[in-house]
Amino acid sequence: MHLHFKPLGLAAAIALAFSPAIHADDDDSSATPPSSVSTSAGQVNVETLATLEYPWAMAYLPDGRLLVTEKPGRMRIWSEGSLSDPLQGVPEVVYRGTEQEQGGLLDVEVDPDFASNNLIYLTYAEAAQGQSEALEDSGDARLLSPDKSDNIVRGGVVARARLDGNTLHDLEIIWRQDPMTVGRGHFGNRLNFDADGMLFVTSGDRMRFEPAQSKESNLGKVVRINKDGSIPDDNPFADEDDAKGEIWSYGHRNILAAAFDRDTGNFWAFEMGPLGGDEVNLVKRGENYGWPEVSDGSHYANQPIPSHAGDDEYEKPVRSWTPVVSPSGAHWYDGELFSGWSGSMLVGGLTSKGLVRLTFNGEKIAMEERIVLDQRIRDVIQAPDGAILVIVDQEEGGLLRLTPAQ
Ligand SMILES: [Ca+2]
Repeated sequence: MHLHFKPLGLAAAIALAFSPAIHADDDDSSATPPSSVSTSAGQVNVETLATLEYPWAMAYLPDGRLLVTEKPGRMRIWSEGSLSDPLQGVPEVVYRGTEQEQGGLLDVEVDPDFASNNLIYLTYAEAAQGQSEALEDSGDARLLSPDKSDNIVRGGVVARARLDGNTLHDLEIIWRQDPMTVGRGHFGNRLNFDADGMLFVTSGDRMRFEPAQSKESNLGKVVRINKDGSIPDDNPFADEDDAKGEIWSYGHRNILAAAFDRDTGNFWAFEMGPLGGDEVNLVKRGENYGWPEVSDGSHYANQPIPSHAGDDEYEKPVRSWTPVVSPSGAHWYDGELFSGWSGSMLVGGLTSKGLVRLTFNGEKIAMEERIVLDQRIRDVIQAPDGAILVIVDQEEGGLLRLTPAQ
């Protein structure tokens, strides 16, 4: 069993009093995307390539085929103008199918050595072994459960498998969130490889607040593991008693968007705030980013949380966004197709319904541009030809291609 219901701390107790409104769920985006948008790179055409059910993530294989996950538990390949049937061998995921579901099948990433090992990595919500019939979700708002029947104890996992044709083989789970709990929110679970082939995993706080500050839990963290899930010797807490050795940084709420600046190697994480206060964080080894002790946002009934201040011990966001963006996917753009955009971070937004383009001056943000697409953008990626692809977070969600009009 993986049941660890600690007594609720003050922050959690406050949260229990609230409406079930959640950060990323303001409204659906049934509007069709614009056919063209104006940007700093000139007019940009927007074309719908395909439609998927709640697509969550994209990753390119070296041969130019695009893997796309669908949150209900499917993965497909977009190639040469058509979308494949669901791949075989995708593991069973926990997905309750409500609009507030944040689990299911989540990220996909391709091994840097895929050409020789054919390995891909997935994150998804897994049901715990040994479910308890006695356990019931309390139905409280912070767990995103509209009913009390949801008693599935689950947690996010990282698995890897060998992709052969359209089939996954030899799937093995290499990392698990701990503790697992009931509730549908805040898995995080974005994957990124750094230039040395280390795997960085974002792990949300599962809406349980306090674990983000505890090094005995891997919730509310950025995690760094080897490709087989083992713990690198040079992780900051690898030698600390009672600490999870995979922890790279802590005090995070829910990071759904993260990517490396491939010029500097800096790892940028875009963190969903509570009510306001989305954070742009430069993730540094061993640092504490403050959640839930401090935040530039407020709890969902406007109860304040102390803001990041100049003299506290926490690492401060480089920028915070209010109104929120609800950052959901990020990609480092180094193509030449969009004039002047090489060396930009592209960040998809659910609430902002578009992309944020950032450039950095080392550890500072040099420039911010908003590209409005009228759609809840779940993930963004650069195609081999330099085009930008985005996916839309809805039941019939588009795979959209952005290209300069000229
Ligand atoms: Ca913070």
